Amino acid sequence: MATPLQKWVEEQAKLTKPDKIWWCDGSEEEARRLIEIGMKEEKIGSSPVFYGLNQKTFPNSYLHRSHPTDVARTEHLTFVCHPDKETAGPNNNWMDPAEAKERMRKLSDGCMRGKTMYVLPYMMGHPRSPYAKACIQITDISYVAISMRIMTRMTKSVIDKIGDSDDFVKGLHSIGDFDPNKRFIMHFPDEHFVWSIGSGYGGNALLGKKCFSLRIASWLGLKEGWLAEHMVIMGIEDPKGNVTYITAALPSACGKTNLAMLESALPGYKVWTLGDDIAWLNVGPDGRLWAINPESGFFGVAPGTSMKTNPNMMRTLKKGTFYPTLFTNTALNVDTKEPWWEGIDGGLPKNLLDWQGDPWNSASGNRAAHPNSRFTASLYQCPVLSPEFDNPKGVPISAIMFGGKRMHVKPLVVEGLDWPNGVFLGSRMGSETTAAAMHKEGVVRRDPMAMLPFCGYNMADYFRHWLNIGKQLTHPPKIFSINWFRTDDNGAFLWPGFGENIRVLKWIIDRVNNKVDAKETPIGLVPDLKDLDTHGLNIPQKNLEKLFEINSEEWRKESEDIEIFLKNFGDRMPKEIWQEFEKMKKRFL
Ligand code: OXD
Ligand code: MN
Repeated sequence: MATPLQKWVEEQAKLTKPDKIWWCDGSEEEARRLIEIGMKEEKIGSSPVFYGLNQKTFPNSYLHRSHPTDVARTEHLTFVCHPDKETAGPNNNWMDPAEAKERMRKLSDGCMRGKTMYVLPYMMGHPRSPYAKACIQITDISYVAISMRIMTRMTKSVIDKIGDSDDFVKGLHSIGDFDPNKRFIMHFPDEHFVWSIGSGYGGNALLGKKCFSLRIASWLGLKEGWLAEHMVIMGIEDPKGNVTYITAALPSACGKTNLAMLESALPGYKVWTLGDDIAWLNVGPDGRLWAINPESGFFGVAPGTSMKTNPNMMRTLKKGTFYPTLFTNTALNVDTKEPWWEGIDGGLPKNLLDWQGDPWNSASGNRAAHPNSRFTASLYQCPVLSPEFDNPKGVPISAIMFGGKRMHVKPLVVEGLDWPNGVFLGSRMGSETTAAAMHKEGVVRRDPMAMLPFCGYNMADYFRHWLNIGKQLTHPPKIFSINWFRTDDNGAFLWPGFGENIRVLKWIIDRVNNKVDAKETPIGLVPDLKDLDTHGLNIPQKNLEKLFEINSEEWRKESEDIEIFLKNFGDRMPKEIWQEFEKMKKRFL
C-alpha cells in the first residue's frame, strides 16, 4: 500500500509529467552527481545551471546565473491563500484557495516534461528537536536541490520519520519557463502546502525558507503557541566566559548576516553564530523563550561582504567541505575563476564577466555583480558556529532586537519599557527598502518585526499573538530597537557599524544582566553615554549625541506614518498596541 507521501508524490508527477522521478537521499555522492548534471545536462536558456569556480581558493564552489528576470523575491506574486481574506490581512496578497489551485494546476500541467522531478526529504530544525518539522519539496532543477541540501538537513531518514503519516510539510516547485507573467508563489497554510512556479530564485524557490519557515510556520506558531521570526540568533561571550543569547530582527539585506557572525572590536568579547535569518521561538518549561534556527545554511547577500565587513563569512565561503558552496549572480574574475562582487577585498580585476556572463566594463556605470547576488553556504563551515547550534532544545533568549535601515529619526539603540511596550517597538518598525525584493530601493516602508513580507496571516492577530506569548513568559527577554544606519547632514554614517556594533550589544547584555542604568525618553530607554563603551572609537561628542537625538518634529511625522499603518487593520488591531501608541504620543506633549 502506498503511503500518503508516495501518493502525494505520484499525484504531483501525474500533473507535472516529468521524464523521471529521483528521490534524493542528501548524500555527498548525490550532491556531486547533481552538480555534474547542473554543469553538463540541465540548462537555463542555453546556459548551464552551474559553472565550476577556482577549486583551490573556493573549494567545492560553483557559480549559478539565474534567468535575468529572476533575481529577487517577488512579493507582488506571492499569495497567502487562507479561506478568507481577513485572515490573510492587509499585509498579504490573498487569493481564494480553490481559485489559486485551479490557476496553479493549469500552469503546472506538464511543466516538468523532459525534466527530472527531484523529491527532497528534509527537516527544518535538528531531527531530534521537539520543535523540528519534517518536510518534502519537489523541484525540477539541480540548483534548488543542491541549495536545499545546504540550507536544510536533508536526509532520506526523513522519509522513514514521516512513515505512514500525512503530517509533513509539502512544497511543489517548478521553474516553469521563467515567464514572470506565469510566476506565482502560493501558500496554503491550513494544508501546510506551498506551490511555486516560474522562479528559481532563493525565497521563491527554496520553499523551506521564507515560504515554510516563516509564512506557514508563523501560522502554525499561532495555532500551536510559538513564534516563527525573521531573526538572527547569536550568543555573546563576555570576558568572563558567560554567554548571553539574543535574537535580532532586521529586514532583508540590512546586515543580519554580518551581525550574526560579527568579529568583536572589543577585546574579550566574542560572538557565536546560531543563525542569520530565521528563528523559531518557543516558551520553555522554565518560562524562558528558547530559540532554534530551523535552517542549516546561509543564503546571504554577497555585495559588501569582505574581510573588513564580515571576515567570518569570507572564511566560511572558502572553507570547502562536502557541502557545496554556491554563488548566484555574482560577477566572475575570468583570470582566477573566482567569484567577484562590489566591496570584496582586493583591487578591481582586469577581466570580469558581469552577473549575466557578459564582459564587464567599469565605464558602463553598471554593477558587475547583481545588487542582490547571493552566496549559499553551510553553517557547518562557519568558524564561529555556536557549540549549541545542534542542541535540540535551542538556546534561552535574554534579549530581542528590532532594527531597520533608517538614515534619520531612529536612535542607535532604545530599550522597551516592558514586553507590551517592546512589542509596540517591533510593530512601529520601518526600514528603507533594499534589492532583496523587486521594488524601488531606499523608500521607507513600515516593516513590523521585519516580518511584513513573511507573516503568513493578519498582522493584527500576529501582534496579539506576540502579546499573548509575553503573558506566558515568567522570564521574558528584554526588547530593544537598534539602528546602525543614522547619517549626519551630509549623508555620512554616524556609527561605524560592523565589528563595532559589539559596543551596542555589550550595553544590551549589560542591561539584561542589570549592570547599568538607562535614561527614560518619550520613545523608550536609551544609554547614558558613559555606559556605551566608545573607547578607541574617536567619534566626536556631537555625533554621539546625534545618534541618540529624538527630534520631536521627525517623530510627529513618524507617528503619523505608524498610525496610518496600524489603522489599515481596523478593529482587529489589539487595543494594547493603540494604548502604547497613545502613551508614546502623550510623552511627546
Ligand atoms: C532573504 C531575504 O533572502 O530576507 O533572507 O530576502
Ligand atoms: Mn531574510
